Amino acid sequence: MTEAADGGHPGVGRVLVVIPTYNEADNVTDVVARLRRVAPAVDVLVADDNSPDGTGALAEALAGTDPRVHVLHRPRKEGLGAAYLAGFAWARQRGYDAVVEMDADGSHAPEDLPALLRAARDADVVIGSRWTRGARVTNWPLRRLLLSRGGNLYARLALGVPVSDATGGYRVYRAAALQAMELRSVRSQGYSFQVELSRLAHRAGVRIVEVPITFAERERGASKMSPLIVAEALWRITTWGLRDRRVRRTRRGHRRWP
Ligand SMILES: Nc1nc2c(ncn2[C@@H]2O[C@H](COP(=O)(O)OP(=O)(O)O)[C@@H](O)[C@H]2O)c(=O)[nH]1
Ligand SMILES: [Mg+2]
Repeated sequence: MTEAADGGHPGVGRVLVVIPTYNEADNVTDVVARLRRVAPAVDVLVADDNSPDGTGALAEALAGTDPRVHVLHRPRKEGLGAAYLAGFAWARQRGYDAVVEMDADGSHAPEDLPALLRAARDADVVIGSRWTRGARVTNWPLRRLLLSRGGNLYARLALGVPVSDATGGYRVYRAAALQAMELRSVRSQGYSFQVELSRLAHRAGVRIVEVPITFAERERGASKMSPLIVAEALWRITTWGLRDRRVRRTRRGHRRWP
């Protein structure tokens, strides 16, 4: 059987797109439909945290008519990080060769996925980047633009992660890369999850490639971004940065900090 007939992508294999959802009833049906249209060979897993707005039931209805769509019902809202880790485990148990992270709100255009998957033929991790040449960000308020640029600058300086969009959440991970990364150590709940995985990928020495994307602010539903999520990211990035610096000093033969 050819890879395509087997549901795979040439050079990448079987792909699972994990879409974490919390109150995305206005978006989930549309984004899954767009995804299935542009990338008919991918499987989809909606990881829903028991959304009060009925997102889980809508996803279930999609799964009922499309054998490539699956739903992971999680008991309560536990943050983006926990939902993705559960999705990764689901993929590993079923032998997928690559896992894609994608938001449910349409900010990550499913139409960009074929380019990301093409890049994954020669990479272990592909980051859909808002901040490389050729990318576009539309309708984002200045506050969010500054937060993203500032967050990325801080992550790069503190952690030395050589990517322009360490906070972005539109990515392809080859299964071997996820295996090489120390996922058991992951503690992030909110969006610092993306920075944490960027750091782990860099530390694991896997090949990271960035591909420009067109990122558009959501048109429906509400963002789950909160001051708490920003605070978690700041705190964690600072802690990792200090820890990494200490390790580098120790390796160079300096005395360990107290
Ligand atoms: N399962 C799950 N999904 C979440 C959670 N928080 C955010 N999401 C999803 O993560 C994606 C990105 O969140 P969003 O609110 O759009 O963040 P923003 O783009 O930074 O404003 C969306 O698909 C959300 O539904 C959560 O606690 N659990
Ligand atoms: Mg969003």
